[in-house]
Amino acid sequence: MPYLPQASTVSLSIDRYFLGSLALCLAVLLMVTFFLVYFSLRYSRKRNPQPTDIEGNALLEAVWTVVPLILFLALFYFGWTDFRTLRNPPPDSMTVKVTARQWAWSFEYPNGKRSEELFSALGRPMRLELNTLDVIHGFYIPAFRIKIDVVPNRTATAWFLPRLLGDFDIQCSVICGLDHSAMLSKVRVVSEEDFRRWYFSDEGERALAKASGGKPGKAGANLLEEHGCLACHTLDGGPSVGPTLKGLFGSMEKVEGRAEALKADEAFLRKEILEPEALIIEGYPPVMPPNTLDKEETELVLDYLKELK
Ligand code: HEC
Ligand SMILES: [Cu+2]
Repeated sequence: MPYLPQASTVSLSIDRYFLGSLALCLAVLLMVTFFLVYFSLRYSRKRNPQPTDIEGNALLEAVWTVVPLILFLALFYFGWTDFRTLRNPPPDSMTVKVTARQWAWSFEYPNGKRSEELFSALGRPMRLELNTLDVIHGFYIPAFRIKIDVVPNRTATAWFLPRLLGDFDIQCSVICGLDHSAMLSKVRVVSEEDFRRWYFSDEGERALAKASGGKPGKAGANLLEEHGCLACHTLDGGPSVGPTLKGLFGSMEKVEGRAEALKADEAFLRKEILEPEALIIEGYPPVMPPNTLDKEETELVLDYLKELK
């Protein structure tokens, strides 16, 4: 991770706060350790054979009450002002809906465009509305110093204003199951012009479909990408959490609890997608999440799977 104190508008003040409190802790540690050692030597039996009874000292007590009080109030003040900034997105922010699921992030823009990576225009504030479809996840952009828990049945919000062009990691900060560590994405900060081009065209979607091995413009492949299926399934025969979807249609599948193999026809695939818990393919963990495709989308995905030889 490169050290980028200027990647977002809040990263510098968060780093200052962090380093400030770290320095404070270090100073206290050194002071306590010094007195610990000093008093052990100074008042050891050898140097101080007759135990001394040391009475109170009003000045000392006032100092060690007032100085920490001032330090804590200062910490509170800076913490509070940073927190207020983090809680209050600028009114001209673009709102993007973020969906977390095991184990992928997806993003939906105001015009309905969806993506697996967060595209963002340099110098433009972006507000995030975050939800999860399953367990608790943590949305974390280390370079932007933005981190927020995404809890089921609640909408979390966050915002950022990128100040550097480039790609920055998005991670999940909460252990959320088997492939938690692979729950990665990127913020792609591009110029405003590039962002507009991406936002108002379907180029982005075609690039995604191509990356996932589908035919450009193929709705089914895009849906698999958008609904996070590709976090667990490959389209090229490669291994993953779940079986590859390549060449699946028409093959014979061993299902847990059934003696003979079942043919993966349309009805079989439909059932697997709509009720993943009803059919468990042998040799795989029963981790496929509940369906998020609507009726029409399910048909498009089935059409696509039938052609994916
Ligand atoms: C969290 C990982 C995960 C995600 C996300 C996921 N699946 Fe699965 N899927 C699995 C696993 C594991 C299996 C095998 C075990 C089982 O049958 O439940 C499977 C099985 C399947 C099968 C049957 C495969 C076969 O060999 O017969 C199909 C079809 C399928 N998934 C489609 C989808 C679609 C479509 C989506 C997106 C809407 C999706 N999956 C999302 C993990 C996942
Ligand atoms: Cu997660």
